[in-house]
Amino acid sequence: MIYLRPISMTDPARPPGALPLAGGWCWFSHVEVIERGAPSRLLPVADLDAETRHRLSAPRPDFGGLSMDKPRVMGILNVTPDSFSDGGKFLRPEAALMQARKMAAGADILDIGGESTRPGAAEVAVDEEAARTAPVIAALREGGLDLPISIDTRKAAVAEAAFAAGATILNDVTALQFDPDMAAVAARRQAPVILMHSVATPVTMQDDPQYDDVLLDVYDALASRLAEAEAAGIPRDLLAIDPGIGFGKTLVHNLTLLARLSLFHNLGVPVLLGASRKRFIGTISAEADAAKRMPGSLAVALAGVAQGMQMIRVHDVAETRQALSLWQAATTGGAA
Ligand code: HH2
Repeated sequence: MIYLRPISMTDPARPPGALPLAGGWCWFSHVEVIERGAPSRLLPVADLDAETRHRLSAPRPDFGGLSMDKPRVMGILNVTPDSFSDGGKFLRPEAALMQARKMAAGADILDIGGESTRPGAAEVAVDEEAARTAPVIAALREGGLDLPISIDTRKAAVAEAAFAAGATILNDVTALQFDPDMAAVAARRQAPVILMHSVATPVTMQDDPQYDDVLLDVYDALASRLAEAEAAGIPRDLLAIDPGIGFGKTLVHNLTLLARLSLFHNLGVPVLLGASRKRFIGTISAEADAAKRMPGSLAVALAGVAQGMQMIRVHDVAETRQALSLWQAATTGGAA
């Protein structure tokens, strides 16, 4: 099997025949042809068949009501006592609401979670997780917030409660694998779903994760998660994927994925990148305090956007928004 990775460019001068990357703000004139156990090579897009050219270049369907022709910012709200960077800050409903309203000024999506999935985190009971998240979502809706809200959960009952309270997107870090009822909940609601790659559970996921080839293994796993979600009755145009930075991945695994993220466009759906304040940023920058990893997080977010990532999941919404608008202005010369 060969894997085709579009080489993502943002230069204002495009060679004739260059194609838009996923209908977005990047373009490509070559793909990297990757094969297990063989050196990779470059191929001009003129040598690709029509179906492949279309899959890599066609605009993606709207996701959760948002067009995917510009990078979208997902603001993180963890209503937990123990999340790795903001744990305990927003556990009180008033604090959660205040933070949500603050982020809503710059975010395209709010992602609300009631269970930490940081490495080593223990499972939270369904009732407790639903009681942390659903009332916050309901209060935001009652207050008139009309942004898409995603519920970050692995559990069907938590998702149900969140949808009933006004959430519109499911963000499942196990790609519908943790709870056998989850796919049916999403299918019944015809809800947009983010399928994130992870291995094992947070308790064990960082115990020596192994891959033959992390990029290709994660790609294959997401391809089969997409197929299974479709088979469960969730149409492909409701699906997005996420390589799951930090979930069962070492520093080298994370960096290998980040350097070649554009491969994931080959799956034909929007791609989300969540790297904000994660441990690898602290390792590389020697910053032990997760709350001080905003600058590194911005750099990784922009590197992802330069590879056409349609959604970026971040803690620091206003800062990311500023970085994105300046990145766009500086790469397009102000044209976009
Ligand atoms: N990362 C975390 C949680 N949910 N969802 C997606 N789609 N992608 C991610 O990368 C992702 C995610 C972990 O980060 P955080 O929510 O900040 O921490 P915690 O799990 O400790 O609450």
